[in-house]
Amino acid sequence: MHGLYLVTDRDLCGRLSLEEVVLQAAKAGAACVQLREKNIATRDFIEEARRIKEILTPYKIPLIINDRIDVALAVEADGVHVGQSDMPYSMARKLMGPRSIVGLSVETWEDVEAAEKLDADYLGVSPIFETPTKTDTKGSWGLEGLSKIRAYSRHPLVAIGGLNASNAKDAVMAGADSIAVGSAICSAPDPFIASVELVDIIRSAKG
Ligand code: TZP
Ligand code: MG
Repeated sequence: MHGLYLVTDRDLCGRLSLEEVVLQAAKAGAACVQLREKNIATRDFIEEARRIKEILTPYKIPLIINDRIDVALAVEADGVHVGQSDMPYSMARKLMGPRSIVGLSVETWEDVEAAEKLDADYLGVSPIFETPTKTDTKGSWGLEGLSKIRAYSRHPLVAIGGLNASNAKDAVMAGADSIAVGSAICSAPDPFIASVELVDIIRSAKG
């Protein structure tokens, strides 16, 4: 996992549809999109996932479904992302198969140590900074926590939480392979411009 990783949040999309925001991020060079839905019916989630998959396929951008392995399998998404309260990683991997992308959130140092034994495709380092987008967190890692995980872990790291154009470079310098953002794209006045800016920052920070 590398580059810009969009995590969708329909409530933050404002005047644009979620589909339009995803399309703009895809055109701007996002490397991955995670569809995250907490409050919609399963049928609606599946229909939306199919629409988003259709948008992403021409750009060869992987679609990751947050939490819902059933939805991911139903729409043949590229992968799933699971947190520490979701289906256990090993079960998700078994259901999704060896070729799917399976990402795992780490919220505590114990999570990081336990993840070392798992063949996760990436760790979501969650959250880097406090964020109104997700408030049921166990504190925040900060850039120092991210560096510590980088020094320890063998996995690609996706940094998430409170990241935007003002701190994305710092997160890359601290060891993030990928920068995941919600509000910095979904609630931007122009999600295309916001995405281009983030793609450029991440690319130049990686050198
Ligand atoms: N997991 C940890 S923080 C977060 C998620 C889904 C929300 C990220 O949103 P934002 O708006 O980029 O802080
Ligand atoms: Mg989850």
